[in-house]
Amino acid sequence: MLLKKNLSWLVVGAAAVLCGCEANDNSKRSGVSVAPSAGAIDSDSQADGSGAPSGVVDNAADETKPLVVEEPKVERPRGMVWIPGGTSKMGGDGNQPDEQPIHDVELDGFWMDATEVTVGEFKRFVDATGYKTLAERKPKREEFAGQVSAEAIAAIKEEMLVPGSICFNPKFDSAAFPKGRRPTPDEIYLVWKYEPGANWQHPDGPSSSIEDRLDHPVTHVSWNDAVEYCKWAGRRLPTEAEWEYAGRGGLDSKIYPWGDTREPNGRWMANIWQGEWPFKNFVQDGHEKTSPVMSFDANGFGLYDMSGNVWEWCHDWYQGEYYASSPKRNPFGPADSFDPIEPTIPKRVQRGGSFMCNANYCTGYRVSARMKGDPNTATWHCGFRTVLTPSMYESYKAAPGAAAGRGVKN
Ligand SMILES: [Ca+2]
Ligand SMILES: [Ca+2]
Repeated sequence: MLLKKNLSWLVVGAAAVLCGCEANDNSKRSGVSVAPSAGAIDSDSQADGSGAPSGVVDNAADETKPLVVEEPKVERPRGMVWIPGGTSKMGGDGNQPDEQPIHDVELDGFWMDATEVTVGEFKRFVDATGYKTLAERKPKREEFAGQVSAEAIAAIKEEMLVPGSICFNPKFDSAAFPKGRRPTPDEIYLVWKYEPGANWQHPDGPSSSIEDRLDHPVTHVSWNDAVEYCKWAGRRLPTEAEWEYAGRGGLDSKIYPWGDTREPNGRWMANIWQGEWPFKNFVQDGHEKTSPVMSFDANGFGLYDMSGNVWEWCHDWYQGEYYASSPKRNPFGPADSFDPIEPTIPKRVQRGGSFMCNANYCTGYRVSARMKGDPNTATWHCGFRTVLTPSMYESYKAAPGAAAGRGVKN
């Protein structure tokens, strides 16, 4: 989804309140510059300044070396499956320009979480560290400095500066939302709302809880929150290429992780949205919102929910044209971000689609589908999973959260 960071969302909301304007009036966003903090840029990268995530070596120097295919003979990290290295087509041949050109990638093998990181796993991280996510922190006026004008900062009403996150707005103005054509980015904002008190412990807002959702994917985590979890667990976010390669489950050039038919024999294979989004969800797959991980079959690599349930943050910055210049061996994304739809907002890649994805709008559940989000935005339909390369294994064993990960059979 095309969502701005929480802070600029508040500015837009504040402007709407003050002016009596619709929050999707683009003119109210003029002057909003949202350059990420230095921490947001580098917190997931190696210390060598290459921009490569941990465990990804310089791909140009590595091209002559044989790929790592076999799983090292070590104790397998809890909750993870081995993704054997190999060569695969990346991208799609549909009508999405950012999935083209289809190109070959060569990836060394790695371990990947069999499931999205669950609420229960994230709770162990928080219990051990006391970490507070973006959505749980009160936005401070000074955090807007350099991102919006001083006038806009002064215009933010104090009551807007409350912790919260972005949820679906079931009471959106359906008459204002287009039918029969793709909505504009501004129209998309009609169906979302900044919900005070929403966070990973209260996914639908302050009155909701995680009591019966410990085996659901964690949500309302920003990219930076996900990276902090990874550090604790001794792992990292997957690169976009690792994610797509793993998502294909060993199949070649298929639309979905299981093949080319979305509902083989009429069976729903993933937790997505049935019906015309955002008006009506027929819930034919049995899940209106998130589902317990492993509710649907694993793909050929033993990975669950690589299509649907929640979007998953990846390491890479998003650039729509990156595939035209992507290196072949272990690509890890461009040096910076550019989203032509919202060019002033740096975005990180999200993959796999969510329970909100549908046939009439985003089809994000296709394995080649690319999405992007501001690293300082949290939403109710985006989470993450982690990876680990053999070169990270020793540091992983020493990490405080190394035992994190559900006990899946693998
Ligand atoms: Ca569903
Ligand atoms: Ca997913």
